[in-house]
Amino acid sequence: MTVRESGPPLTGEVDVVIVGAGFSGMYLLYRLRALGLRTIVFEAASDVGGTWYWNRYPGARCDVESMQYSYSFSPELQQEWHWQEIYAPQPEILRYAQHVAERFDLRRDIRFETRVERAQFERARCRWEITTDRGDRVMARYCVMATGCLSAARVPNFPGRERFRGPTYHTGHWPHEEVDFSGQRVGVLGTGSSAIQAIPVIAAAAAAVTVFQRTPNYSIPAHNRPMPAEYEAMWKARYPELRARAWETRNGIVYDLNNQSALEVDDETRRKIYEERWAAGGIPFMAAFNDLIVSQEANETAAAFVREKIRAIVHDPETAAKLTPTSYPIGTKRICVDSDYFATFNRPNVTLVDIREAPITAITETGVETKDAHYACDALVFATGFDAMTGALNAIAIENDKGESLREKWAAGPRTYLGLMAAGFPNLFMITGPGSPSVLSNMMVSIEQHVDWIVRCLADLRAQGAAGIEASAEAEDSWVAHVNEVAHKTLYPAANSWYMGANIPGKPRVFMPYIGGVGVYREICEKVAANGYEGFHMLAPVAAAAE
Ligand code: FAD
Ligand code: N01
Repeated sequence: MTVRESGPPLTGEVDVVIVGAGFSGMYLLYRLRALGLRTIVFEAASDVGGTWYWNRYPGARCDVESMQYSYSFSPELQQEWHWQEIYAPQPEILRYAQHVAERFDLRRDIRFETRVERAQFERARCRWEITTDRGDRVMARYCVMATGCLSAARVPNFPGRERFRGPTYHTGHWPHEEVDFSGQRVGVLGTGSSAIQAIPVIAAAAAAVTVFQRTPNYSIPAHNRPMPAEYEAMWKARYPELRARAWETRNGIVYDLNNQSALEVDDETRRKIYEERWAAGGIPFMAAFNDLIVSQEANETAAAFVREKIRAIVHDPETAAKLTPTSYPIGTKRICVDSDYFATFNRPNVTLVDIREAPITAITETGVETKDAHYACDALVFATGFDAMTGALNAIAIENDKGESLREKWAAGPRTYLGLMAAGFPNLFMITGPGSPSVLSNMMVSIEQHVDWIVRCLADLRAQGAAGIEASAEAEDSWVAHVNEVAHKTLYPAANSWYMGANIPGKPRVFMPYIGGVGVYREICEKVAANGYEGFHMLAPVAAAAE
């Protein structure tokens, strides 16, 4: 762990400030150094890793295969690093992030334990002034928000929350010390991806677990296993070709998409295909057919198959019925990937409470009270998710020279051009921002693509002698319209998901990521750059701008 040394706050000027030292900020720092730009990174945590620094809950792991959920920029790194499991657990991914930081000597330009509070643009000098909770005040030509899509953890405002006498945890803010649940009665609130990974592990240790579920989730078994040597060798031998293939896919993952409609095959064939996908496990289940996310009828065949599996796994029919999702199409909330999640409800020490039937009325000193009963708990685990995609950005007071804030601009939902920049906020970039494929993809692929695009853009601006770049309002309008139009051709808007902002009361209901696909999106970005940054304005050199 790296502790920020005490000393005077930073002042002065750099070329670029990066906010966040997860996989986005780390790679960007590496690339900007190579470009010769003076760069500083501010990071709230005490070390690198972002998501994998914060989410240390039991069972946390990746659901994109490790051979693919890794950087591709360094051939040596990808050859030398050995992933131990098909799906890497959190400690291994964090070790990987730390290895990358050491290998490329990144930490010397990162100020840890430092939260950026404000970023203000000064047009006359064409600079961002960035201020932190440690009193730093740094000027930078460019500011890049590498703040993460799932980094603003959120605990809903359950009445009486502060009264609970035992320890409480959020999956996204898990302590560094091991949490020992043995002999404890643990209440878990939420049944999203984090809960689905954590519950089986907590249940194996605790005396009793009570799971408070609002919406049941579709989950596919991971069938995680130690990395087979021949599989690793195959990937390493074919990395250049397979990485390039991932860039062209819909979601940045190389797997076999069956290019048939679920409705064009007979029942027996369809079942066989679903059985094979279920046996193989993981996200590729959703690629069993090519229309699962656009046709309700096709989608229903996959949903029905998973429901049947849940009923077959869970012994108690009443519990099985509660665990069975029916209110939204499969895949329109992030599909979950689990290790023994449904079977965990066969354990005698696990109880499922349906809080749609009997809502939580209060958290008490000793547990959770619903309309019907009081559940005594010694510890509470909030697996209640994040203020996704906009939460970390809106937590910073980002203001332009007219005194307008990004928060106000986004009051009715985020607006960006390509998910990279927002009109009215020059020289401010976002990595995997709303309006880009981001959370609908293997994030490593999307992170590298955004970083590479931004680095190329900064190099081009320097070559042209421009002081900066700004998205035009027209380009932003048409991109926002396109993002919406594509989303509404799919079933995604049918679910109350965090993609839609539906998990936060009062958050605008807008489908935030771009669903056009990683490959299509990459092509659009390439074309925009090749056409002289179509849809962007270049800023005049500073002396002229200051006049
Ligand atoms: P983050 O890793 O979120 O890093 C952002 C950093 O910015 C954080 O360290 C944060 O502390 C810092 N920060 C934010 N605001 C400030 C501020 N104001 N000042 C200073 N620092 C700030 N994606 C996949 O593709 N596959 C997966 O299997 C997968 N699994 C996931 C599992 C979990 C539990 C979660 C929560 C997410 C998962 N994701 C997965 C998404 C994951 O977030 C990305 O894959 C990736 O790690 C994001 O990297 P990042 O650097 O963009 O953001
Ligand atoms: O969060 P979530 P998460 N009262 O928002 C419930 C990635 N990830 O941390 O569905 C009662 O999905 C909420 O209920 P409902 C992945 O992208 C990946 O689990 O809103 N309940 C839900 O059950 C994922 O999608 C992995 O009705 C409330 C839960 O809390 C994203 O991170 C692992 C409530 C929140 O689920 C977020 O996942 C972990 C309230 N007021 C995370 N508010 C992998 O497997 C919320 N809930 C790779």
